[in-house]
Amino acid sequence: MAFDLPPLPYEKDALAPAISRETMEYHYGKHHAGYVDKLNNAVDGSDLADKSLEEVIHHAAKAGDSGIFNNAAQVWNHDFFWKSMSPDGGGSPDGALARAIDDAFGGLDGFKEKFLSAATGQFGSGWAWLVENKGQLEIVATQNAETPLTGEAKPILCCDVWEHAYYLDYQNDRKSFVETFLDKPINWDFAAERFALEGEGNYAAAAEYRAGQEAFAADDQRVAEKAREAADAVSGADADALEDARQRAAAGRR
Ligand code: MN3
Repeated sequence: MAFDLPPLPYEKDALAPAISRETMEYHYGKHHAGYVDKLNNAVDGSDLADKSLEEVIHHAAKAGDSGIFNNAAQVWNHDFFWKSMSPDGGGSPDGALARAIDDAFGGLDGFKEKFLSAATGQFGSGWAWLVENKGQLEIVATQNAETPLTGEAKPILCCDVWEHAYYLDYQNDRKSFVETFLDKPINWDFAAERFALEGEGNYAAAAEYRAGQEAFAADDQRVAEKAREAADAVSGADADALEDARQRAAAGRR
């Protein structure tokens, strides 16, 4: 099989009572696992079977292949959601992430208010995300399987607001579910790690970063060549002329 179900970063009952074992059994064991199975069936025998999950998402998004895109993106989104929570979560962020949250939302309460509003305002199935876009934190909501991974912004945290994420524990009360998510299991350590990642936030950014690194290395090569040419020049006959010019310039300054 090309793609595996990524392991849960904690036990299925570790987030209770915010999220019950029963919800995790369905959400991870049936929904997430189901996306992995459907993705494997869809890419079986094709070139995509050897690609990374991020490459498959990007390729399917560009090609408009919704069957592959939906399952691949949902595999990635759910893995990111599990990591966005922790049994030791809650509290508040610190360091650079806390400062960025202050800048963007006027503080943690402002962040929670905006995140909650995006999560509850999402009509139907989807996701709420904290992302970084060109150094600035933003909150975005995406529909169905849509993921910031295909755009410019780097995902920092997410909350699944499909009904299957909360119905067993909260019935139709999405607001209580998201308020609980923001209060307890939210994993600020993971968010801080994501925030600190340079150029590896998403597929598009990673590709851009690698291209930039390669251009920089090529440029570095050119600079080294120029330096060698200059060194050759001053070690030859031009060296006398250069020294002469230097002395005249120095005399002129006196
Ligand atoms: Mn889900």
